[in-house]
Amino acid sequence: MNNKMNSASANPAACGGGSEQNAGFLFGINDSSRLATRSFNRSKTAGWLVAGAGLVVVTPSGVQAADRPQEPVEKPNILFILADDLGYGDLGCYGNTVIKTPVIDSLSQEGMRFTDFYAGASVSSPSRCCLMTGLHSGHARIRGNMCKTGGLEGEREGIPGKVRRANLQPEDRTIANVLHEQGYRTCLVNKWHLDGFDTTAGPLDRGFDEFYGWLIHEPRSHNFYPDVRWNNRERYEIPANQNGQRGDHNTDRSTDEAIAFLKRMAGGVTKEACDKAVATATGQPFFLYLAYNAPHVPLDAKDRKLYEQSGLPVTDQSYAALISHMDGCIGQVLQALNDLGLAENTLIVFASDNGGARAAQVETLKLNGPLRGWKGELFEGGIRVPVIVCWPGKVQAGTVSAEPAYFPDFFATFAALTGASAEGTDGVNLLPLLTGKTDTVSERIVYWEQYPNRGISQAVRMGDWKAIRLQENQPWLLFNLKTDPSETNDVASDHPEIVARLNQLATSAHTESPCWPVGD
Ligand SMILES: [Ca+2]
Repeated sequence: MNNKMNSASANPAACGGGSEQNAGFLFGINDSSRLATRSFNRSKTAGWLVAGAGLVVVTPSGVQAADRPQEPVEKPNILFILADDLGYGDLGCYGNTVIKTPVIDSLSQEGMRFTDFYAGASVSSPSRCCLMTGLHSGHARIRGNMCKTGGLEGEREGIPGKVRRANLQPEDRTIANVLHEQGYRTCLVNKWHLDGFDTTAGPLDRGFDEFYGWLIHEPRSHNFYPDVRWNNRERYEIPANQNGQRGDHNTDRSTDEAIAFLKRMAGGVTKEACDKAVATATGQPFFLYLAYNAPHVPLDAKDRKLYEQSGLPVTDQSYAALISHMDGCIGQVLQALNDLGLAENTLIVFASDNGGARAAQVETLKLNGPLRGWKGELFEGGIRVPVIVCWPGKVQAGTVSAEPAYFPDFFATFAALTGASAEGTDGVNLLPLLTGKTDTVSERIVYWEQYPNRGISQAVRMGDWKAIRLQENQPWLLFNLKTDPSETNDVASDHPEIVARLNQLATSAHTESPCWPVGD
């Protein structure tokens, strides 16, 4: 703990300059939107990207010569933006008519929007584990937020020893490990959630060069106005949020930290000028994983100005405001990319880590659109999420894909992007799909499992078919998602051969986990 740091030195964003300097470039958004969305510069003719130069060929710096590819490889930067518990129906570009998300909607027009993309799991830790390790939840190290045996005991709801959590082990290979080895500067901003209660299993211990955010073992660091946070390995206190003050919202702080990183990567700020910055890299490709808290509960919005006259219940206003605030902040990050000349060579992903939460207690907004179920369930509402991928000159603007894909695919895709191997992981390389070389993914299963109070629940999708069972001793339900995306019509009895096949595939996809034993 360091109580002596002032707000400037405690906040790495101070090195990168204030984000407010970008304000005032909104278009197509009314004045009330401006309050919540802050800033986003988008030319009507050129999009948000800088027109001009094509992709830059980047030779990685900071790696040993033996690690370098023989030939220079185009290595685009990767900006991966993750929302927390954002539902399939929460964005304008996914059909929402109430919540204002002009920036993300605009992103969807600049790249490929997926209608059938899935998270790794229906809650945070296992889903992020799948994202980081490229393994599905039948192989992943972490298969639930809490584990049944093993792991480490820790606090929940103020009660020490109430729960156990597992964490990524040193032998687990993350996409950050891979990208670091490929010459990337890797940075996580905000939420990791793979450390369990092990203080030696943070992002800096699992492949990230830089980390600005919160860790599980410190409850004071979790909420939207945390008074404690990490700057790499240094735990520091946020002056503006001490003693219950609400001075520095997590969404703003995370945004500022992300922009500060981008500025350092662009060479705008040196190590000497930035007290706690680790990077001095210029021209080095980067992987920036910006994992916002929004719109996870508690629905502690910075303000509800955008929705105060909407007639929505207050809870719904707060939920919508959290999303619109994040949307505006993403606009700032994109603006920074643009201003720093990084936009042309950056692949951007926007995604959510799982479906909308019943716990949000939102009354009127349809968080998961037409989908059945919620966060924590293997019905579509728990696992199908918004995903948008943009990559100038590579991913055709304004495209929509209905191919089933899920989080483990990002590992294979990013590995392929940089010439690395994804051997031993469960995803497929989506680059041919993203770049228009094909419009299909070769037939494979997409698989999930999770652990209710006892036993195991499983779901598997192949093509248009999805089978799900809530316990291993219960019958499979079967849905045709093409004709029945809301999973209302169980057709298992009409297609016993398909059920048998999916049962076989699901059975072989599961491996035993020491922390989530089946049949205990
Ligand atoms: Ca989540």
